[in-house]
Amino acid sequence: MKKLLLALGLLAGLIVPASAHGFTIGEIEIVHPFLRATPPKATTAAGYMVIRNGGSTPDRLLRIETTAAEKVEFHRTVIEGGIAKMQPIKEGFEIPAGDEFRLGADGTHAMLVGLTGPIDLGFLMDATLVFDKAGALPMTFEVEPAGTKLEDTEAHHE
Ligand SMILES: [Cu+2]
Repeated sequence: MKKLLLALGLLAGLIVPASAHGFTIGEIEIVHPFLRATPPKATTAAGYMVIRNGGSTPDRLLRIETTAAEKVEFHRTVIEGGIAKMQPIKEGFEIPAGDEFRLGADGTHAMLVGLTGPIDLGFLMDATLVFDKAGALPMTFEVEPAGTKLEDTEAHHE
């Protein structure tokens, strides 16, 4: 129900996000993209965000580009035989029309591989999100404490 109301609100243009940290391109809106802070010498970091699509056609997040890592992969963590494994997701993530995709739900995350420097609190990481239809969106990840989950950050954005 909450999702439906959100979708209706977005379609009607009634909902203006309270977030000061958000980015838009066309009908696509990014809400509070963040990375988890990493210990010194870590070589990977995980990124999360909510992507809203106010349009009437689906879009797709194809990739994330940044100079702060050698590459950014999309992963889903699954539990197999009691062991957590990260599966690569090559096709990116669909952003449904009039709805949202939560990168961070169901074990999904963006994984920065081959960090070129530490991901510390206060660091702002420039990146570009590339969408199939909306195109390239330059944006910035904030850094949240290690272990922060997507839902932890959503309360102050609703
Ligand atoms: Cu991963």
